[in-house]
Amino acid sequence: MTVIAADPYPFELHPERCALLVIDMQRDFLESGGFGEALGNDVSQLRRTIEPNRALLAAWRARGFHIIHTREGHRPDLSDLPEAKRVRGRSATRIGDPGPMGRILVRGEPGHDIIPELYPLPGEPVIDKPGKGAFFATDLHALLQGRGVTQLIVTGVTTEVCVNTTVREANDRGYDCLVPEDCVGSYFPEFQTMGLRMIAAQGGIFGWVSHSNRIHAALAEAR
Ligand code: TIU
Repeated sequence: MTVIAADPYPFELHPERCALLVIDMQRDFLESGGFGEALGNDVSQLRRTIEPNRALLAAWRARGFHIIHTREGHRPDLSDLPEAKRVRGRSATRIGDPGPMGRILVRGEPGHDIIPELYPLPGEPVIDKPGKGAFFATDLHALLQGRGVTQLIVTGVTTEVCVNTTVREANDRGYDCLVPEDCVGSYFPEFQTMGLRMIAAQGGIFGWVSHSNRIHAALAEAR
């Protein structure tokens, strides 16, 4: 066990039962021409998260700890896309429509895949999820239980949507969650701030907030 400085109080890391869960670092959210831009967002806001995620993945890989990636997206026939999600935003370009990186948020299309900088290694599970939360309609919980995981370090995009939803789902299922602020990103600076404050407020109502520097420091001390 090693301790990571965090808000609202230190996080006791048990590395052998802590998975790094990287949420939706997909081209559709981080590159132009995808879903994020179709919703009217400036995708460059998210790109500062790439380097800290790369470094954290490298640290986790070097030590052989659990790593899991997720991708938000749908079957090519869109049979798992509820109308209530498809029509959101009243956007001219919607999920399933063609775009510069293929059909938007559709599995198997270039835009749906994880950005090359953070591409999963063979053996690292990739969870394809139809919703915002990574536990909804996926086998993530079973997979984590099978590996004896009780703690999650949750990174990725976006802070107030898929990261926040996943942290809430995870805490309800019994996982302790730590969110490193530099490894999560929002298209909206104010939602980045508030999305993190919502997690750590009220004594850490859903989890802990920290910084990847503090995680690297704790790992270095543990050696
Ligand atoms: N739009 C937005 O902020 N996010 C999403 O639609 N999905 C994720 O957060 N991955």
